[in-house]
Amino acid sequence: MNAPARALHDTPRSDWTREEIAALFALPFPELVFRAASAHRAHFDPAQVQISQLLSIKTGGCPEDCGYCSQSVHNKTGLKASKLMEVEAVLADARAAKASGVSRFCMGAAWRNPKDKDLDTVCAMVEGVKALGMETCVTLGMLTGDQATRLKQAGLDYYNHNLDTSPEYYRHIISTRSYEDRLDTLANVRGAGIAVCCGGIVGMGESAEDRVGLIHALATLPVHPQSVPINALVQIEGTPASLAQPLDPITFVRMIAVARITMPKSVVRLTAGREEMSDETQALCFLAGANSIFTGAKLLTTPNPEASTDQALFARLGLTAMPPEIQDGHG
Ligand code: SAM
Ligand code: DTB
Ligand code: SF4
Repeated sequence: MNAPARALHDTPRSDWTREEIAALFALPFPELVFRAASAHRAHFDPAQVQISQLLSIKTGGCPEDCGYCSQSVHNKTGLKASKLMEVEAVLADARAAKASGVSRFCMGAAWRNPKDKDLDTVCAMVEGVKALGMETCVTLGMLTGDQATRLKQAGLDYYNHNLDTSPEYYRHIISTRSYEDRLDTLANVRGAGIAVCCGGIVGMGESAEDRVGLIHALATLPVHPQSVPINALVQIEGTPASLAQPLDPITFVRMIAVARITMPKSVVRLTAGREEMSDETQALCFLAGANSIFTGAKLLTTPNPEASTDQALFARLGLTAMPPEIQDGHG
């Protein structure tokens, strides 16, 4: 067996220590990026990037107090709340996404957890999007095991639920739920056989040790998340997290590289914050192993680069869309 073929059959390590992860962050930048790029090539074609599109199906009015979020009722951000969208309106958006070459459609709701009646509607959305021939992803807050099973039966492929930061820093960012609550939902999602999309945010005033702690929490889950979104904080006026000093882009690239090395078979998504990022920083992220983005001019409530801007960037970098059948390196 050649090296890449052998690597495909290896189970990635889940026994990373914080010391090992801190040592990766401390590597000279060229060495870190080289190691990340090597890990990337062992499992993926580095010229291919998975492309997802987001839609906020229920915006604002969220009872949780996440210190970074425009949608929390605890933050005075001026965002107008709206009710859960109609199924047909969601499917119209999904059809347009499909026509523009998107392979995964992600639907986000500003809930602490879904009510069973609302879950019926979300299941109908999942069934409809699936019927269009796209992969499906939702992010709805905390889930019970039964709710996860219902989503799986509706055809859900991925559930996004982020750990956001280190266990120690979490209570400085969110007080209305615990890290354990997050881990419980992730276990319910895994238990239902749904692929896990789980990552976090950097640039919220966390320490270097907190960034180590976030990667450690992700890379020591019982199974690595199949998708790992790394968000650069989008600073939103009226949120406590927006008062933090903006993060050095090189630190952001290091975060991507360490995620790639520690979770080599996962798709690592260069997620929020691209609107403020230079082409060069994004290119470094792709070099360091990022292989997924959100396309379209809006994330949930904040701007994202226009599709035409991303097309120009992909052309400059020689990147192409990853076909759906190889969208995780788990072999
Ligand atoms: N309410 C659900 C939840 O919290 O799980 C789903 C939606 S929530 C907006 C999804 C994720 O978006 C959060 O976990 C967070 O990581 C990310 N996010 C929210 N606001 C952000 C911001 N201003 N900058 C970067 N990422 C953000
Ligand atoms: C994730 O990790 N990032 C996405 C998605 N999962 C749901 C959301 C980013 C939101 C950025 C802020 C906003 O648009 O409100
Ligand atoms: Fe609500 Fe999710 Fe925003 Fe937190 S991140 S306030 S749970 S929508």
